[in-house]
Amino acid sequence: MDGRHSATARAHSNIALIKYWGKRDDTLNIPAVGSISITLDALATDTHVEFRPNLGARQTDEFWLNGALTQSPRVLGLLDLVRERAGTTQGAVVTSSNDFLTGAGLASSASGFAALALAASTAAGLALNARELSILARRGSGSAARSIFGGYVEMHAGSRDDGADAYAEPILSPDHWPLSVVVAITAAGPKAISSTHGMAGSRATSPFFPAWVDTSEQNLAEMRAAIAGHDLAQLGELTEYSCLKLHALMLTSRPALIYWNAGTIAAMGTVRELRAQGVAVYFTIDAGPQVKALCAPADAALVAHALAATPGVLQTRMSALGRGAHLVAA
Ligand code: 2P0
Repeated sequence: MDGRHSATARAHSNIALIKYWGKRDDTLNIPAVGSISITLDALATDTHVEFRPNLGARQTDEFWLNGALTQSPRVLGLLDLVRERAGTTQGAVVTSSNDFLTGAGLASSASGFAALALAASTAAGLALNARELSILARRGSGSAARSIFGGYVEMHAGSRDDGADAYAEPILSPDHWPLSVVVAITAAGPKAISSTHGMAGSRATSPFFPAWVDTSEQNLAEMRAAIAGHDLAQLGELTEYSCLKLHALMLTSRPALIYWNAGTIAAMGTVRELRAQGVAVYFTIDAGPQVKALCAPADAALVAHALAATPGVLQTRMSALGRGAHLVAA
């Protein structure tokens, strides 16, 4: 690689309808279970990567996140993978910004590592296909493999030891079945326990972990059918089921992982109350206290209004389904 090379990529966050939690290989970051997600339009990361000639790797890498110089072994690890593949030792400057809360259960690592995988590989002169990008993004964060794609996406756990079959792929374009997500933010601070640590603990200690793995394929198959049939009631029921199953796994880990607060529970109540009134709306919650409500676009304003009026909800964000990772002009 000669001279100066740079690229800027944008990727959007995603939320899982059928959740990922637990790995079968920590080094290669291979998930123990597959997952199905939707990519969100409203939550984006922009990442610029510039490789610098005449500067050695690692000691001169810089990672700027939301304006602050940040230490991130994971970012350096991903840059190392790209350098190895491109046959370069150049250091890199990475400048990344999120347009939403970082590290608060809004999947900033998903959009972040998807954008980094595309920007860094492009800047290094590699032309990876979407599957290769998904595998590269996975090395940074499991959920990032899904954010390479837009709309409805499935991540495969695969069965190979080298992780070559652990990648995501799109299953339905957002244009074919628009959906809205209303995010109810119930706490602004960063989460106490990272997903990586939390899921390692669940695998090691929860008696439910084997059942979680054993029942995952069935849930994935049911969700694939719900998406193929554009069946919101079925998608919603399965989404809440997978969410609560995940949190049962978290609650039975030692130490227990309790990501909810009072606002989280109140927001779940609001969603169930709306449903009792005939509105097709369903919740999901990740490794944080925010509640994401899924509904038809025509109901999104009503859902946002009800969640905004819920005690403990600080603010709401509305999102449509979004596209996959793509390059943007610097
Ligand atoms: C998911 N989460 O499927 C699940 C549900 C959080 C709860 O994927 O260790 O940040 O980087 O692979 O991707 C969060 O896990 O974990 C996550 P690593 P990641 O969206």
